[in-house]
Amino acid sequence: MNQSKGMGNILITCERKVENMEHYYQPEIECASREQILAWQNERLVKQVKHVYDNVPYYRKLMEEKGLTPADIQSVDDLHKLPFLTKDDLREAYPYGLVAVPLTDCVRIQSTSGTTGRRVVAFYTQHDLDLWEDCCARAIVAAGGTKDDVVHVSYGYGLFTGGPGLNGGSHRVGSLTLPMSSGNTDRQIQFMTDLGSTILCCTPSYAAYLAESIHEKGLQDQIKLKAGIFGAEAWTEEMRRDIEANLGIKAYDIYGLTEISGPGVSFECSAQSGMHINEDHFIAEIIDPNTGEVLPDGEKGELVFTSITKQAFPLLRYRTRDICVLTREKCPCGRTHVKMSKPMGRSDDMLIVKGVNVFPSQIETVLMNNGYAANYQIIVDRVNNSDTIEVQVEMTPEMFSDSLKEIAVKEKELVNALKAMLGIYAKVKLVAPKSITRSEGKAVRVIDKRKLY
Ligand code: DLL
Repeated sequence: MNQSKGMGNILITCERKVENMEHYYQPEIECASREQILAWQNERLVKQVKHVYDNVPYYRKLMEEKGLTPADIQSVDDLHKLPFLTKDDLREAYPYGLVAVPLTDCVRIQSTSGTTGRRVVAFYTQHDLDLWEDCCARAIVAAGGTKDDVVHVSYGYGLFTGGPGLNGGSHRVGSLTLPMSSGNTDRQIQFMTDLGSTILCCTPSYAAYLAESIHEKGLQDQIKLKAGIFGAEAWTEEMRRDIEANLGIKAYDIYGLTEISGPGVSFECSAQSGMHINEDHFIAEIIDPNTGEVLPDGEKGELVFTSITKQAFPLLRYRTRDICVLTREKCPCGRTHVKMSKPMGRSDDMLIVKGVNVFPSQIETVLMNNGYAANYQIIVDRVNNSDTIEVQVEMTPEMFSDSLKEIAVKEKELVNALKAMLGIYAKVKLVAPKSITRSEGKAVRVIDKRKLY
């Protein structure tokens, strides 16, 4: 196992003696003392700012506009002086404007799904791929993965980072890797049973769909899964409980974004209470999304990342739009890296309905607490100059009824529960089981028709 890549000659210390059952891919990094982590960050930040200033004219101009030179950044304490980067910068600099090394040194491109506007393309040197795969390997080992596991990767392969990231991480751990990619659910289940997959990596919505299909086929007893590593989209604790119960596994969250490398920017440990950010590679800040002011730990705001080890596409103070909270309380797993909460939504995904902020995750929580599965869609519209919101949700087969009266009672119950959570009226329409299209990748939960006018 590779345990000290890229550490230079910096002294590595372990804060806790590792005597528990927790396993680590790079224990001396994952459990390093706070002083050690800060020392890595200070040294790497200073180098990275110089690298970007010298090699990325687009970013040098942004710094110059603020009257900054690399000499102004001596440590993490100076980070707040640097300008933010946003997705608009990435679009403006597309495709090569933020690449910091000669293209001949780049070996890979990955890209976002880019539903609106230009896609984001990210570049990697071999060094960048190595570090990214280390991050994914940390996530797999934290979920209990070893070289004895069969890691079933059902994230999409190709431009999307999910498949390649977890695939690389699984190789590093030495697990037997099944590069399934997404789709063809029957084949997924066949391989899972025939080859004895033990760790499933896919979006949580696809995990829920796979669980549903496995139960329909009556194959629960032939599934050997013990853990799942699910991310790339928002999912609630209620959905975690459902997936864990239906697949008989422990479900771990994993977070990341193409701009910063892909999956593995942060990952969950056995405590399942937030994701450790790989702080030896990424410095995290939380800011007020409206003012840009840096907020203290524990306050909710927009997550901002500075990548301090990437060579090809190093983004400084990149605004993710993801809303979450950072905590530095001691984690029982022994890891010392800061934890981020599950993203509570994206500042640009937040719906404003009748002037009220609504996050789709709030709706999911209500549905699941009332016995529904996560098969739903939220339709927002504007009728006679007034916003409307409708939640279409599938009845489970057990609650399915053709009595209109019974359905109306259930709908009313949900309307009341949603009103209590959101503070506004949302129409509820119960639909037949299996009538909402299942997702094989990131689920599309919200249709905002107001954007079409
Ligand atoms: O979704 C990378 C990824 C692949 C992460 C596989 C985890 C597993 P993008 O397509 O660039 O990259 O989308 C990034 O997805 O800014 C979040 O809004 C959202 N996201 C990613 N992971 C989570 C998660 C990949 N665990 C965007 N929970 C991010 C909630 C997530 N949202």
